[in-house]
Amino acid sequence: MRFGDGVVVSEPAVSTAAGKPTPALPPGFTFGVATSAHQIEGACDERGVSVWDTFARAGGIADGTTGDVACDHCHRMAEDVALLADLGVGAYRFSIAWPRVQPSRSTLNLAGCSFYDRLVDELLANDIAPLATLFHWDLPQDLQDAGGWMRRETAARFADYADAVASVLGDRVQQWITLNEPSVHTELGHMAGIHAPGVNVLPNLFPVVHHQMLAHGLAVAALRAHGNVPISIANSYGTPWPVGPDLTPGTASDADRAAALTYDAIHNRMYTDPILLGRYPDEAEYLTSGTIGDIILEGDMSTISTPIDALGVNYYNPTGVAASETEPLRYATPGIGGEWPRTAFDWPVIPDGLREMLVLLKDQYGDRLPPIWITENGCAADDQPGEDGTIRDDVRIDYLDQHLRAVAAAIDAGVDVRGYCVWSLLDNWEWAEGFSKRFGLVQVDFETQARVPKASYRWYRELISAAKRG
Ligand code: IFM
Repeated sequence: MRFGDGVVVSEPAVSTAAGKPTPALPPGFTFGVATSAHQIEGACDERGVSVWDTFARAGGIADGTTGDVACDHCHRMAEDVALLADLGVGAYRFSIAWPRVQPSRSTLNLAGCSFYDRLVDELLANDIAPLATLFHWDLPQDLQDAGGWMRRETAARFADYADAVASVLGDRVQQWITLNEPSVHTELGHMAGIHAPGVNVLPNLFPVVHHQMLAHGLAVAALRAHGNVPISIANSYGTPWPVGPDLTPGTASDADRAAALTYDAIHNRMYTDPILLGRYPDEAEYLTSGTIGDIILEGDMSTISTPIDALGVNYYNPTGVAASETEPLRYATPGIGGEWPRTAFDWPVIPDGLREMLVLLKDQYGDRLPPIWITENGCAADDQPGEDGTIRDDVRIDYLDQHLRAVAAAIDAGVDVRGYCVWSLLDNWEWAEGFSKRFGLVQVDFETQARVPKASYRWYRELISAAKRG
């Protein structure tokens, strides 16, 4: 098999999961992969400037790189869709770069729209369902300059953008995902300052939360005006694990257990309760110097809680939570100790945390919980080429295999999970880490842009094919 600039890959590759039975997922379950625009597209001079361009150019990235070229996907889209087709996925979750569609307030970039138009057609021609995320953190810089998510007007602008995208793609996209991980965008971008836009607005964080939620709700209405395409949001869910002095649940105190509930409210429920229950958790008051009632205007909660068709769950690992009297949010996240395998990000590999999180969501929301899609799950690994040139990423295969088993266990426990997207198709530009962390089923040589499918790609392809055979 040949992809990219002259790389020939021998098959099949050995994997530690080879020979294990396929995780028992129900007939009709969809296997997919996910990417995001800023992390793969490149072609930065063919779009407007986003907050991530500004943040990277100001030196905010560990390896000093930018997302200017990334995987050059905009110029290699057909090759990348060929990889998807060969993989056999039923769905591809990608994101649309807002500054590529609307480089400035009054303009619609027809070339940018045409790129997504061609991508969607290419996917459909290969029987791959296009799942389009509208916002994966790359806010147009002019909107940031006007106040970004601190400003209510940004939510209205997002609805305009959603309307523009739906007018081009609404007849073919098969699921809309309004926002990706608003919690992470809030916490890392507007509090820790390690993601774009790189600010700390504490103690007044609540406008950032609420205006993203309002943007979601306004976008649902804008998208529905173009037809009955299922709509969801992809939230980051960290299973709340109280941890004590040795960073394990075994030494957690009552205070640590209470802190874990606070974390669950602030990181998980803050972006789920308003949509599914029509109210914020009480802990929302921790995020404002005034009261949240000053920021929520009449009608906002009913806009935000317009029913959606699916809930996207992005899961990587549980979050260890300890009590803290000094942290602004009243809890600390010191990590999880113990003998867990670790990814190249040093994240503990705890597949059962995914089952636990899915069951927790079912317990919390009951009949209000729509069907779930795992919109992201994957691992960064230090992939090494074997002597025959194949990339033996057995660590990734084990990670994915075990997490798919956790999904199957959650379904057995009564949670309605419809699909699973591996993060990610390609090694890509991993935000503040630049090119140093590789999540792909396909290795990318960032010098030549050659794509080399890894052992995990072949393992996933075999799993999908076995599922199709029944
Ligand atoms: O790469 C990111 C993605 O953009 C959002 N979810 C987590 C991934 C891994 O860090």
